[in-house]
Amino acid sequence: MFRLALIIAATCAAFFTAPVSAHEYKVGTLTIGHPWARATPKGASVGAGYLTITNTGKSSDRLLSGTTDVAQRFEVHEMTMDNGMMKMRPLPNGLEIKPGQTVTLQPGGYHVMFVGLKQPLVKGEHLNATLTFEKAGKVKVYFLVEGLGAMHGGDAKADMNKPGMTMPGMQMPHGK
Ligand SMILES: [Cu+2]
Repeated sequence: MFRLALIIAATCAAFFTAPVSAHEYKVGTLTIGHPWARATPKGASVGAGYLTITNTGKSSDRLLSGTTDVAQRFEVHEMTMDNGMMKMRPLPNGLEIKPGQTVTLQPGGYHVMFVGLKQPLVKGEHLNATLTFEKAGKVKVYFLVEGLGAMHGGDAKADMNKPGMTMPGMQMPHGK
């Protein structure tokens, strides 16, 4: 039991340490934190990307769209509940980032969608993209590709399929 606790503590410590792979970008009054994507299985036609956007300015901005080398289209999506089913749909007016706000795109919530993948997204690789904001304009970023079922960015080296990683409750410490 004591040994198990030690293993869990060590695992959690790894998550709380600032990841070496964290990267961020600034454009206008926006800071874009650690864009990452999930690896895709062979033959998948879509992939999803996640990031944080912080607005330190005095007026709202919007993530409208973008482009990427690896897919035909780049869409900004939200998740909604529909008859108890989680569904996603493109945001027709983009994603608003209010002054002083940080919007987190993450699994189960807002995300960007790479539609019409030209190649699988492979863990550990980067994909180049350009984000388009209503006011701040365009910014080039790269998305770091994490594991297939990764729930958050910053630990491409951690294997989410390890038995220890799927224990009930293990997700909890990672929330805000
Ligand atoms: Cu989507």
